[in-house]
Amino acid sequence: MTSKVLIIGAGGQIGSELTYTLRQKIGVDNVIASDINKNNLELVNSGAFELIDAKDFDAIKNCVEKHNIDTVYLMAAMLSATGEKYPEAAWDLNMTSLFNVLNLAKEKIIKKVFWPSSIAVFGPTTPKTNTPQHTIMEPTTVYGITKQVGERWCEYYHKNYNVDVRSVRYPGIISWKTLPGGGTTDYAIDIFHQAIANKTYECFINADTELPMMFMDDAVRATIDLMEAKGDDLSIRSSYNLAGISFTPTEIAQTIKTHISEFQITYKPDFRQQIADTWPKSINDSVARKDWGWEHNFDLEQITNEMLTQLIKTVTS
Ligand code: AKB
Repeated sequence: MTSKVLIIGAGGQIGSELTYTLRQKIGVDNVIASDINKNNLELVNSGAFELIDAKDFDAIKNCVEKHNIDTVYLMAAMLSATGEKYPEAAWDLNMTSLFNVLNLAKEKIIKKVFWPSSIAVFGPTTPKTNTPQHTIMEPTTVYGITKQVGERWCEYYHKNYNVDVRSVRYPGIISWKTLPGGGTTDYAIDIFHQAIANKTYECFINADTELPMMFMDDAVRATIDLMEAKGDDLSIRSSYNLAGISFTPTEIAQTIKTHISEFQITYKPDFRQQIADTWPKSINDSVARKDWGWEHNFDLEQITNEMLTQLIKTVTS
């Protein structure tokens, strides 16, 4: 029987692309998109859509029952930079929404849950290079704290209530369809928009700050592959390390320059620099590779090529 899926936070950067890909894969009618607003018109007009506040347990439960949903992807979250401005709201949204979905699975109203964690679970005391799956985790942002605590709860619900919850620690995700909002790694998307529009970019992260990143196509494929993996093969029920590539603002600017020779980057680090300074430079994802065959495809040159080609198309169409 085909699975029926609900995506909460489907209007966002990752949620929207996950919705489009899953609809292609299992059919438009089998993927219900939901968000707290109808701002993403392309998404709202592309299939079934429900207005849902991820903090509202009854709203999620009613939607699950109405559409016979068995699998929920919880993509709603307040990210690192916005979370530092609204710490209590970030805690409330990120934790309440997770408990809502985990409790639906505990009550056997749904069968499977995907919940995204992040490289933000790591902190200044974590080994910075080739960061292992199991290591010191002392996050300093509210977002990172919610993700770390969330990972503990996922593992707890799996162990104690047999909840089939799966998760990856996303690095910064680079994409062109839907803008991200409120993250520290957002610079790696802004830079493409500004390179095309103005041929200059004032970067809020220092020239030599290296961070783990990944192209959206890889991130969506990782998410779906993990959800399709055999449960018995999964040794991690907190969240898997997931790696793509790592680069600095200088390196991405140089790659853009090979396409737009006039492009210039300047630097004006703000509070997001302090967040970036606590995160790893590169991630060891050998456990994901071993357990469910994860492998990334896109390198920096391919990402740059794809971003510029697609964004130029959207500007000129
Ligand atoms: C952020 O920058 O907050 C996110 C993340 C790495 O989870 N993109």
